[in-house]
Amino acid sequence: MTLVTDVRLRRVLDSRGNPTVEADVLTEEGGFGRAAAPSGASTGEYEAIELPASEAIAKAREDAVPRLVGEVHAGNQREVDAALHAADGTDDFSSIGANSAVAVSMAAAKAGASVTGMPLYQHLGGTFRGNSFPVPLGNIIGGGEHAADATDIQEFLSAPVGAPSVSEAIFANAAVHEKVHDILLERDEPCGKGDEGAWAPSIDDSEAFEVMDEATTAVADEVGFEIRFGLDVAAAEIYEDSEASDDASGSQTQSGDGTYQYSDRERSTDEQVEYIADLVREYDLTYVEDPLDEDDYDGFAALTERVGDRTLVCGDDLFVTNTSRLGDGIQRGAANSILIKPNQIGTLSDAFDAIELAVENAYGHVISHRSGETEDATIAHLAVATDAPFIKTGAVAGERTAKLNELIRIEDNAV
Ligand code: 2PG
Ligand code: MG
Repeated sequence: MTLVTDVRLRRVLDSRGNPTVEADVLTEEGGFGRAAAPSGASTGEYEAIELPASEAIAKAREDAVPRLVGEVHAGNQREVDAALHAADGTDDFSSIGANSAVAVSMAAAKAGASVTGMPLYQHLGGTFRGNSFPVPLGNIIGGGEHAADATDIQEFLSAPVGAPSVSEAIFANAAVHEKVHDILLERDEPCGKGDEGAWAPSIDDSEAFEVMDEATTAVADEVGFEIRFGLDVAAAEIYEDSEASDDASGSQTQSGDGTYQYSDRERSTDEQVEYIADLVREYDLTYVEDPLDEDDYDGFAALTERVGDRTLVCGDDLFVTNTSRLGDGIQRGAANSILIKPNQIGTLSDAFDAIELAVENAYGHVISHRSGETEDATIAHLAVATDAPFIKTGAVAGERTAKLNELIRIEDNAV
C-alpha cells in the first residue's frame, strides 16, 4: 500500500541562506511526504557526515534512490532506513551524506502517514500519543558559534516548566524573549540576533544570567506559572586540549587535561565542574547541555554526581544521538539525558533507537532543532510521538515558529 514509487531530491535554502537537501517521497495510493535536512554550526566531532548539498543529492540519486523506488514501503520506517544504510555502506553516512539520508527518512515517514491519514506523531508513536507535550526550551540569549561578540555560553534557554499547556508555554517563551530585549535596551545594550533568533548582545555571561533571571521572574509573575531557565554551554567549542600529547615522553593527552577558554579567564575541568554546579544552584537551572567537552565522560559523570538530582545534565555533542556513545555514557554515569537530533545520526530509526535506550535507562530525551533550519516541522511530531519531556526549538523566527506552531496545532488536534 505504501510502496515507494518516486523519490525526488533538490537543493533548498536553510535559515542561514545555505543550500540544504529537501526530499519528496511518493508512494502507491497517492502517498506523499516532503522533508528537509537541518544543519549545525557547533557540530559534534562524532556526528554523521553532512556532505555539500549537491554532492549528497547526486550520491543519493545514484545509490539510494534505486534501492527505494519499487523496493521499500514508506509505511515501514525500518525498511526505508535499512535501505538507506545499505545504499551508504559506511557507519557515518559519509557516502550518501547524512543530510540526504535524514531528508529521505523523514519524508518517507510523512508519506507513510499520509496514506493512512494519521497525523505524523501518531504514525510514529502509536494511537495513544498526543496527550502529553514537551516543555519548549526557548533560546533567548545566545553567542558561541551562533553569534560573534556575544556570550561565551552558546544558549540561555527559557523553560516554562509550570505552563498548563504547550501553547501557553510557547507564548511565555516569546514573552521572555521580548522582556529580555526591553531589559537590554534599559541597560543600553542594543543588539541583533544570532542564528536561532536569540538576542546576541555584547555582554558577558554573568550579565546574561542576571538578565535571564530578571526576565523569567517578571514573565512568570505576569503569566502565573513557573518559568525557569537552562543553558547549552556547547563546551567543546571553548575547550582546548593540553599540550601534553606533544611532550617528550610522548604521553597521550587525557580528556579532561585541557582548559575551557572563557573571554575573561580559563578554567580547568575541575573548575568547570565547580562553576557549572554553582550556577545550577544559584539560578536553580533546570537544564544544562554540554557543560563539558565532548570526550569528557568523566567530567560529565562528576557533574551529574553533583547536581544530577536537581537538573537535567544533557549530552549533545557527547552522545550525538548515537546508541553506542549513549551506552558508554550510561555505563559511566555521564549525564542523565540526551539531546536527539535526527541529522546527527542520519535516520529516524536510529533516532528512535537512541530514545528507546535512553528511556530504558531513565535518561530524559530532549528533541532538538539545529542552528541552520528550514520550515520542516518533523521534530514537533517526533517530540509528541515519543513523549519527550522537552523540545529545544527556539522562541521566535519563522523556521523556529514552524515547529512551535505545529505543536500548538497538535495540541489543538488540528493537524
Ligand atoms: C546545539 C545546536 C542547536 P548546532 O548545539 O544544540 O541549538 O546548535 O545546530 O549549531 O549544533
Ligand atoms: Mg548543543
